[in-house]
Amino acid sequence: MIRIHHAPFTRSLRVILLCEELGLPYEIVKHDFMAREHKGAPYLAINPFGRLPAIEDGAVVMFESGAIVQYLLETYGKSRLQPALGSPDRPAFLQWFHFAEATAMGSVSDFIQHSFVKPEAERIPAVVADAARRMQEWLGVLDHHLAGRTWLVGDEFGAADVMMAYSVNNTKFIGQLGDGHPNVSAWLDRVQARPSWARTAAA
Ligand SMILES: N[C@@H](CCC(=O)N[C@@H](CS)C(=O)NCC(=O)O)C(=O)O
Repeated sequence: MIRIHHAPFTRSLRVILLCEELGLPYEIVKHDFMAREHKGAPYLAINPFGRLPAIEDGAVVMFESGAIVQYLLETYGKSRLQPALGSPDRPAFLQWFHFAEATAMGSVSDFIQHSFVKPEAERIPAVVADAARRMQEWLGVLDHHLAGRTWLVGDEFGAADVMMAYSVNNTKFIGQLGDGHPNVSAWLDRVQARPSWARTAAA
């Protein structure tokens, strides 16, 4: 059984959503984020960076949400939720899959850290303003990409949608999605209408 180290609202939601979509059995190990359980010795033995998520799958122990999603697809996906290697949709799939963490979350994290996570004395308003500008920039590109599309890549929901759903949901949570990106909002509504999302959000 796959054990998913999880705290509500964290990137572990990507891993849970993927398991739900693939119908994989999993067990949640819940960490109290506010009590900083993820910084205690037992969890540091699993992820020395003390960040969520991580998984244990038999002898496999790993962190990094995108890498975990990719590992689960490779190991249990049976070619579902991703275009085949060499297919014309593969490059766009890889692009949006990695954009979700490598680029999108940079601006989201900077905004959150400097708005309400860091102690007030350490918050830098210019970082918040720059993060908001970067977020608006990528939300605009994403909105253009989603015009006339149901899902990010091809005709079917896939793992790129799983990765980006977490990033985009965060922009909504921090009031940055707004009304200016109707295609992104409609796509997020479609993702969140899936039964897998309700089960993930309840985890
Ligand atoms: N790139 C990593 C980021 C992991 C990460 O920063 N997770 C956050 C929660 S969403 C965390 O655990 N933060 C705790 C900390 O910064 O100490 C991933 O995708 O898994």
